Amino acid sequence: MKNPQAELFRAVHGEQDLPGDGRPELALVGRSNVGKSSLLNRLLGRGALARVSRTPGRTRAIHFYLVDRRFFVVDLPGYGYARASRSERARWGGLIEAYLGRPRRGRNVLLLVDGEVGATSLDQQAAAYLGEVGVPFAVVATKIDKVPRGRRAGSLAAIRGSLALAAERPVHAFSSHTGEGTRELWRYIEDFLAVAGAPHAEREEGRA
Ligand SMILES: Nc1nc2c(ncn2[C@@H]2O[C@H](COP(=O)(O)OP(=O)(O)OP(=O)(O)O)[C@@H](O)[C@H]2O)c(=O)[nH]1
Ligand SMILES: [Mg+2]
Repeated sequence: MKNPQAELFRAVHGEQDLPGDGRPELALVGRSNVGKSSLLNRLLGRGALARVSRTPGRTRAIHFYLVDRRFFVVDLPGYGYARASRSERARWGGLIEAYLGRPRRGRNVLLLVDGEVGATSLDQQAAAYLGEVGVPFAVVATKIDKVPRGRRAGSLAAIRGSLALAAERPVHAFSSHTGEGTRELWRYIEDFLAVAGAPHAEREEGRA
């Protein structure tokens, strides 16, 4: 999808504000600072749609971005932000679980793991949680530009191993800085949208 139209649809601070209009949702899950907002900006070709933080832990609400009026990309607050207070962490955790725990047909998750750092124990918990609630998800190894080419396959394999992923679970390498992996990620998203029954964007017709 080239140059999709995207806009911030809603910032959700509490469960009662979660939209539920039936459009498919692609949620970005991952550690604080892993590159969720940057991925969203790169994917949607918009430099500053979602705020990228110099200090981690800045995305404190669930942000719903509406893409081509067709589906939502959902930017979730990052977990594992050490400087957040316990009550703050509990509140975000509750909100994230309220969101992910809601039964939804058209939902898919990208679990972002830092490609250079590898999977942390919180990432392992997140993968296990997604498996338990049964949400379809793919793993994205972010900041892959920081990993020398010769080590990338090893880094992806290590992430696969430490998250105990099934062989068919996709793991995509991605860099918001260079754009590597953008095309593969869009392919994954389009496949999900086709299954979720999202109508094709009218604007897409007649384009290469
Ligand atoms: N080298 C490199 N740095 C990246 C990449 N993606 C993000 N970063 C940097 O990582 C930092 C965090 O990026 P964000 O996109 O704000 O991370 P986030 O996951 O949204 O963080 P929270 O909102 O705090 O949960 C920023 O300084 C980005 O510039 C990447 O692909 N390569
Ligand atoms: Mg963010």
